[in-house]
Amino acid sequence: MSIIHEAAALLDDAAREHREIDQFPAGHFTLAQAYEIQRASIQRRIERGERHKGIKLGFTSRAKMVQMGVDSLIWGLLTDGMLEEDGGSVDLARYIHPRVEPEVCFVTRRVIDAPLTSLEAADYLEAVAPAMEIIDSRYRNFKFSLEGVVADNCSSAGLVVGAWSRKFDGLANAGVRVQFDGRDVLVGSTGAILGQPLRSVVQASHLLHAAQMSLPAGSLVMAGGATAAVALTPGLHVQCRIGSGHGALGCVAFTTR
Ligand code: OOG
Ligand code: MG
Repeated sequence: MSIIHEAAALLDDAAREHREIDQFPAGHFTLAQAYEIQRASIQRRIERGERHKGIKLGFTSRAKMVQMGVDSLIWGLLTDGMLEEDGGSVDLARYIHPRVEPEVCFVTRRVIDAPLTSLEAADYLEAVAPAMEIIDSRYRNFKFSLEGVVADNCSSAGLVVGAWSRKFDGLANAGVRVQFDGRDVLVGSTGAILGQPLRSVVQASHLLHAAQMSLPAGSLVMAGGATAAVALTPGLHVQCRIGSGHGALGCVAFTTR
C-alpha cells in the first residue's frame, strides 16, 4: 500500500474506533501528500455511504493558531456523518478527546468554481448560521504538526449548525459567547475570523481553485473557530450565541452525554 492509503486507513480507523494514534514521524509526508491523505480518508467514508457536505477552514483566527502552535490556514472536508442536531444530545463516546469551538457556517447558493473577491462572496451564499465545531484530533494528546493535522482532515469530527438567516451585514464584528451550563467559557468576536468571516469564503474559493476542485451549490462552509477550543465532558448544556439585538445570528446549542 502507498504511504497515502496507509496513513488514510490508519486515521480513518482511529476515527471510527475512537482511539488515538501516535503522530507520524516528522517528514513522513509532505503538505501536498497530507491533503492527498485527507482526500483518501474522506473517500473511505464516502464508500461507507456518507455524503460530501462541504468544507471547513482551520486556523483562520490568531486564537486558534496560538492554542495549537500552527500558523497556516488549512482546510478539510465535511460529510453528513459529522452533523449533530441543534438542540440535540451529543454522545461523547463517539469521540476521543472532543473540544468545542464557536464558528460561523455558510451555505452556498451557487457552485464555487473560481477564485472570488470579498465583494463577490455574499452573492454565492444562500444563508449564514451560528455554529459550533466539535474537533477531535486522532493524535495522542491532541498534538500535531501542520502536515499531521491536514492529513487528519483538520481534526474534523462533528458540527452543530443553528438557524439559517441572511444576516450577512452584522458579521464583521459580532460578539461570540460559548456557555457551559450558563457559565461563560469562551468569549470573542466574529472579527477574529480573518477580520470578517466572509473572508473565509474568499479563502475557500482560492484553496478550491488551487486544488482544481469546485464546491456544489448547497454546500456548507465552516469559517473557522473565532476563539480557542475548550474540552467537552459529559453532562453539559453547551450554548453558543453570536451577535445581539436585531442583527444577531442567534443561538445554537446541544447537551453532552
Ligand atoms: C485543527 C482544526 C482547526 C479551526 O476552526 O481553526 C479548526 C485543530 O485545532 O485541531 O478547526
Ligand atoms: Mg474549527
